Amino acid sequence: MSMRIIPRMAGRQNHDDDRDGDTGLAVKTRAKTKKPSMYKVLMLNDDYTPMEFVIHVLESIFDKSYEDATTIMLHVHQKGVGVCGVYTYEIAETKAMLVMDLARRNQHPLQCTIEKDA
Ligand code: TYC
Repeated sequence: MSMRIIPRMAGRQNHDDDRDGDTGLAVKTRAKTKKPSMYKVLMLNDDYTPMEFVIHVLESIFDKSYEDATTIMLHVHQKGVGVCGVYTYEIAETKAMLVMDLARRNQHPLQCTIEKDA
């Protein structure tokens, strides 16, 4: 059926935006939304950064409990790399930057990077 100008559609460029083929039935669809890509913040092991400093970083920047922070720190210490958390791009980037900045200001070589989550 062709589009007719009817009051319901007036002032909205006559788009049949309820996608019902202008039958007048209400079958409105939702605008498409996409989930944002997620990014892991990875911490790398080194031989010099004190364990307590890494725990402090995990507590203060990644909101971990002392217990969880200790588990993550020991994982990185033993395996070489570990996940501090998974966030949207800007948050992951900011947290990685905060870690590097805090480490640098305390003269520790601690390294942190982000990686796109699978
Ligand atoms: N390997 C360090 C030490 O023995 C501790 C450490 C853990 C450093 C995790 C960095 O990301 C790190 N003092």
